[in-house]
Amino acid sequence: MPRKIKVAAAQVGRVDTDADRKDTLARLIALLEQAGQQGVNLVVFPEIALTTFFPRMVGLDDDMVNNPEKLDMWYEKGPIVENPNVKPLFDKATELGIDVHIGYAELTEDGKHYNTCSYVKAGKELAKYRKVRCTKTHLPGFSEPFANPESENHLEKRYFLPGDTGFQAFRVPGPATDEEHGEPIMGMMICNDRRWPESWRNYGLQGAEIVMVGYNTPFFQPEALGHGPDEDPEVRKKIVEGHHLLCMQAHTHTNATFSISSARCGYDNGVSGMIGSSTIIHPEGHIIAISKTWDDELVVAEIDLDECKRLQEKTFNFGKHRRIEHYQRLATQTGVVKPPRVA
Ligand code: CDT
Repeated sequence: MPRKIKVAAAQVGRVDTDADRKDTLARLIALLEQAGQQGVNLVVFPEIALTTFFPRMVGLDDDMVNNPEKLDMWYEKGPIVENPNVKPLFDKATELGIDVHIGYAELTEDGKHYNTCSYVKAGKELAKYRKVRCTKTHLPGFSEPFANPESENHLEKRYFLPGDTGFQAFRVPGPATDEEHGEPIMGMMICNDRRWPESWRNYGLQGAEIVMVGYNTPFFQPEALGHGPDEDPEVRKKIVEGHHLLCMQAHTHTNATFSISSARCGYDNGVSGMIGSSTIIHPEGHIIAISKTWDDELVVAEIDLDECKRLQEKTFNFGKHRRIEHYQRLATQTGVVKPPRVA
């Protein structure tokens, strides 16, 4: 029996440092209303969707980078579903009967800062994920700004603690629930996580049927990423978009799940170019729908979760085909250890 659900990536374009939060929220609500008109059940908003992508250095003044009081304006405090900065979005979603995945900077009651996303249904938070890739080794970005103020950096290590939630899949009551499968199984990750097979396999091993990913991905960062400063930005843009699609398509397929990826994109403050290419991807690995702009845009598709089944039962039947006796290195070794040289 088909298990159909209509999903959308709500891509969000340029948001400047001085953007009025109410205006930004109104843009998100407009996307939600479009989704309502198209009968969408689930909308996925990007990573840090409510403000500019403040961890970037370019376009932020020194005070913003170094003054903790000024910095806290970017974070959401208290339970997200009651937070006045975002509650009107959840209220509208409840009115339209739409579930929402949204990324934001979180400040906990005990003063911890995380890069977080939540899954909210009818005003209730069903699940929360805090980005783990802000660790001292794998982090996207750095803790200290580069000396060159023109050099684009992402200071996630400075602004967020490594997440403490891990990759916990969860069930979502609603469409596509049936006797045989129960409620759909979903998982969340944030941006850089999508480049790591480990994040995906965590969800694959829990039988995830939809993986949601919000992202802010800059395409031209010679100093941060070590590519040539003289490289043609147009070429680099294609390479970085290619990495995004490669990672999304390959990992979606090898974990026999659908995925939805949603970009915060465009040139914040006119300087910080971040890619679009928000996608909805099939378990077979092909792109079902993709954004065409680097602006606010809703990418919609109806998907049938039953289409995960063939791969889950055959090619990627983990219980049958995984050989964990050969995978010990994956969980016991962090960095590269090369084999001894022959001579
Ligand atoms: N937001 C995020 O995780 N961005 C990273 C790039 C950071 S560049 C140092 C990404 O993987 O897209």
